[in-house]
Formats: sequence, structure tokens, C-alpha cells
Amino acid sequence: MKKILLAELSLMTLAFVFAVSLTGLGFVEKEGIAQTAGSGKNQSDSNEVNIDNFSFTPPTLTIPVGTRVTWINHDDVPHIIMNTDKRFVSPVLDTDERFSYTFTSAGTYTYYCSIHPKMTARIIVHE
Ligand SMILES: [Cu+2]
Repeated sequence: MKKILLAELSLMTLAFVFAVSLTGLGFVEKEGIAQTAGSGKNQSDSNEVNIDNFSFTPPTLTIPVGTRVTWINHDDVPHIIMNTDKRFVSPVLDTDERFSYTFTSAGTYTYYCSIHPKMTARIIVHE
């Protein structure tokens, strides 16, 4: 009887420790994701183009010369960002992948997705 109780107690202790460590891990993981997302947003909020549901947001982004623009694919299908004048072309962007390009001269840069050419948008770069 005593032995069984002890075994049960130590099992409960184990289960408790296990649950605590799981909770701890879950918390750390959540923290990590939140921090990553947060810092990413703060760094370049206005210089981001988000790809959602087969469209670029914003469709027109106006920036000063020297700005680095980052495209982020939030779709569950791949996209390729291609400038109409071929000044920049991204690799295939899978879900949550990013592509950045720094605009060093003024002008209007139209671009589209080479996989889905109906997806179009532009970057206006001013001095
Ligand atoms: Cu696409």
C-alpha cells in the first residue's frame, strides 16, 4: 500500500514537472514569435509591401531615394516579385518569406508577380 502511494506520488510529481516545463516552453516560444513579429514591424513598417490574397498592399508605395523596401509573402502560395524593367527580381517567395530591394534612383517602378501576372503594383521613388 505504501509503495503504491509513493509510486503514485512520484508519478504525480513527474507529471507536474512535465506540465510546468511544457508550459514554460510554450511561453518561451510564444514570446519569441511575438518579439520577432514586433521588432520586424517596428523596423520597417512604412517600407513594407505585404502580399495577401494575391495582392500587394499598398498597391502604390511612395518612398525617398535610398529606401530599402521589403516584400513579405503572407499567402500560402509562392510569388515572385518582378520589376517590369527587370531592375529587380525576387527569388520564389514561399509563405512568410521576404525579399528586400534598395531603391537608389528616383522614378516609378512597376512590378508584378511573374507566377500570377495579374498581381501588379508600383513603387514611386522621389529625391
Ligand atoms: Cu504570385
